[in-house]
Amino acid sequence: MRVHVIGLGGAGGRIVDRLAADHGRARFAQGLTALDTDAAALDALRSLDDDRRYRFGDVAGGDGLDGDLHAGRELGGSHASELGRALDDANPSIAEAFVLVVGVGGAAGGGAAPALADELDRLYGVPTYAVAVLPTPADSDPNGTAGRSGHRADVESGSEAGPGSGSGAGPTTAGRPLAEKNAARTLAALSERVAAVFPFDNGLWLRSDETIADAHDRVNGVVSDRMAALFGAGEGDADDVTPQQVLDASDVARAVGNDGEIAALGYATQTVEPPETESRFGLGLFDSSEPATVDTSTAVSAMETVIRKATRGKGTVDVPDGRADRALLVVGGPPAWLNREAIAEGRRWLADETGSGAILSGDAPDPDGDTVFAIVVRSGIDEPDRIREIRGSIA
Ligand SMILES: Nc1nc2c(ncn2[C@@H]2O[C@H](COP(=O)(O)OP(=O)(O)OP(=O)(O)O)[C@@H](O)[C@H]2O)c(=O)[nH]1
Ligand SMILES: [Mg+2]
Repeated sequence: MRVHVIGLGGAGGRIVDRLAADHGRARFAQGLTALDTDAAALDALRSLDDDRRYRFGDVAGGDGLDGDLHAGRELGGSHASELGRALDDANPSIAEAFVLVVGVGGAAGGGAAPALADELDRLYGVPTYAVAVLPTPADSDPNGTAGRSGHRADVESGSEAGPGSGSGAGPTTAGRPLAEKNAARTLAALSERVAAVFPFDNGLWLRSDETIADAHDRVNGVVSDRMAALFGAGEGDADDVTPQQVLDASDVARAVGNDGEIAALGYATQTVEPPETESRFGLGLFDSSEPATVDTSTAVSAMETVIRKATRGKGTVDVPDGRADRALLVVGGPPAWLNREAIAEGRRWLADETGSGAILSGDAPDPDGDTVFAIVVRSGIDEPDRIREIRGSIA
């Protein structure tokens, strides 16, 4: 499906920048835009075209909002139509969905995202999804070394941004005392406005001694790859291979619903040997354009492995008991590996694993690929522990 991905605030901008670097030419990435109040943060992006970076909110003086969500909401509300117009050069009307990427512990991104979601809905009437990057408990730990000074802590603690460059260029080691409370408020506001929320729990992806400032490159690559796998699944670049089961925007919409529910994303890949083409068996009976084949049991076992890993491995957020009302399974890889029987078996296994009677599925053939992959989206899940903790911070 063709999506316009909008990164808001520091985290959102860096993740969209990573998408531009790794998947910018893929067909699903119909538009990529970064929006922030913070000029230094936008400047520090490396891959996104300059004209796809947009700074708003002059009253912030070109800086970030230091976690002041109230200020962020006000700016978002008063700039919603301006932010909507900032997409105009990228043909927003052909997007099948919008994806707002935002670190919900912050202020600029989290403040603007709900108002922009309303604006996009009003203008385009296609689903808007949110990728909500969750703060870690350490982000808002009052005893954390960096969080103590609170206001402007990021600058004082000497971030990558350097003196005088505002709150800046990269994620800082500074604490954000309000991160959890902001996250609770922004998650609530988003779920009232967007079709579905895909949380991404930073804490699951950091090693115990790491902060987001140390690991954002790696972690943002994880977020970006998962978004690309899901939204790119129905948009292969090869015109000569047709999926058995095309995945389109309405399949994703059916899987995740339209009520602002939480959806979890699992993803796994496995490298496979390029299949033998028939012609290698010699005798010149077939030329090399003859489709390659893979032994059924080999394909079944590769599919089984990636589907299990995508389902049971570390995902974007923990799913209590793995249970889901609805699930979407997408498998991809070289066509010879996308064995019908293997996919059907994978669906049955997933239905059993999630307890869901509603499994949607699709396949994403990639003739030049050397990996098979699986994506598993779960929706209608019980509340993940980390979301409950975050909500509890304002209860
Ligand atoms: N995965 C990831 N998370 C990040 C990154 N930067 C920040 N975060 C997380 O996102 C939260 C919000 O940070 P930002 O996105 O910088 O906040 P902002 O929207 O710019 O808001 P203000 O700076 O307060 O105006 C932080 O508390 C972190 O949890 C990043 O590059 N990658
Ligand atoms: Mg910022």
